[in-house]
Amino acid sequence: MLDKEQIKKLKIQASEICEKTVELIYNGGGGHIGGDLSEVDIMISLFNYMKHDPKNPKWTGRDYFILSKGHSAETYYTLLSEYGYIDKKLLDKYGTFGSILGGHPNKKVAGVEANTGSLGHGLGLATGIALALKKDQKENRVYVLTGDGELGEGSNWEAIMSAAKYKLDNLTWIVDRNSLQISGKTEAVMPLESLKGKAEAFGFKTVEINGHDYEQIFSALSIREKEKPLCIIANTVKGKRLACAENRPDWHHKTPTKEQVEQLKKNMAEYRKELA
Ligand SMILES: Cc1ncc(C[n+]2csc(CCOP(=O)(O)OP(=O)(O)O)c2C)c(N)n1
Repeated sequence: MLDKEQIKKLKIQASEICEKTVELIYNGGGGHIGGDLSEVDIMISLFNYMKHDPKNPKWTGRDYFILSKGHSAETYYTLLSEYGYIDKKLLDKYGTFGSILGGHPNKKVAGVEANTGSLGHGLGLATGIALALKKDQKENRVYVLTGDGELGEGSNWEAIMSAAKYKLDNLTWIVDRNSLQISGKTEAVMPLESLKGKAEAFGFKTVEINGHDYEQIFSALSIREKEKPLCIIANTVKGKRLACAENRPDWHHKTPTKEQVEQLKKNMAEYRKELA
């Protein structure tokens, strides 16, 4: 589905978004860096795949996206600014008093469909939007990205049951399955396995993929099964590309040092050179 050039472009874009996200967190004095970096490839794929128009964020033909793991807002802000939804200068104010770019996304930010950050609400919101679109016989799709630790919130499972009941085949739920949460491994805090088995049992067409592999992500996004919502379990690495943070629960929320930022920039520049 994707050719070599498209994959190369996505890889370059990911390395740049990763760099800019880490710089944003450094300049702003903190952020949920681990979950920001695990979602980069998924988010980039969505921004490339979904129907949307940065010049007209409320375009009625758009697909809807909800970042249910709202704490991972910095990657989202970086992408929104790269795509022209928000002025790049806004990023300089991230995390400062009075800025609309807070630690969690809100609807004052162009392109953001819902205020999120209190975990366990995005799936319910997405299910409601998908149901309304179905009733109006609209073709728009709804995408929602949850964390895996987030699935400990019971409200998710109510939404999941409803999505199946109402046969919401216009809904795609993606799980950023980095297997870590705030206090350690998901399987130690509140086991989810078999997550695929659970999602299937709850009535979702379910696939499990490598959440850093564009071919797998795009092919999963294109799956359509009549009258079934879609669940994509995207296995990822928390802190991806920032070597000191990869797979480290203590990097759930952290500010990198200047040296760590510089090292990342060097690594990403080398990576892009290798790709060229
Ligand atoms: C209702 C609620 N409880 C607690 C928190 C605090 N909190 C922020 S992130 C987080 C862990 C989320 O883990 P996961 O969903 O796996 O996200 P990721 O690892 O991708 O960052 C928690 C408990 C919150 N934001 N909302």
